[in-house]
Amino acid sequence: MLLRMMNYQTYKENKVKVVIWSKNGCTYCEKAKALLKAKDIAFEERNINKGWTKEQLLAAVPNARTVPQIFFDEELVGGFDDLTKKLAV
Ligand SMILES: N[C@@H](CCC(=O)N[C@@H](CS)C(=O)NCC(=O)O)C(=O)O
Repeated sequence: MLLRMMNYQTYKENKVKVVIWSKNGCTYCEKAKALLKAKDIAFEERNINKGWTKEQLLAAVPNARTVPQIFFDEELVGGFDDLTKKLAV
């Protein structure tokens, strides 16, 4: 529990680089971004319809079948459901 709280604080202080791969019209991407914003965690969005490509997403996450795909530094957290679990305190 203490460790989880310390990690959460670290995300908030933006010592962790959070990247969210997304696409247009993706409800779960919007939910994930809203959750990060609600928790004051800064993130970089990589939208495969805007500035980024599906090929780049698949280079980062070869098995990706859905978006969002969310990274905390080099760690692939997963999708929105996984993000919810990771941020649960
Ligand atoms: N359980 C996943 C659900 C993600 C999901 O279903 N994403 C939709 C878009 S919002 C998707 O990528 N569907 C497949 C597709 O559009 O090709 C999560 O929590 O991230």
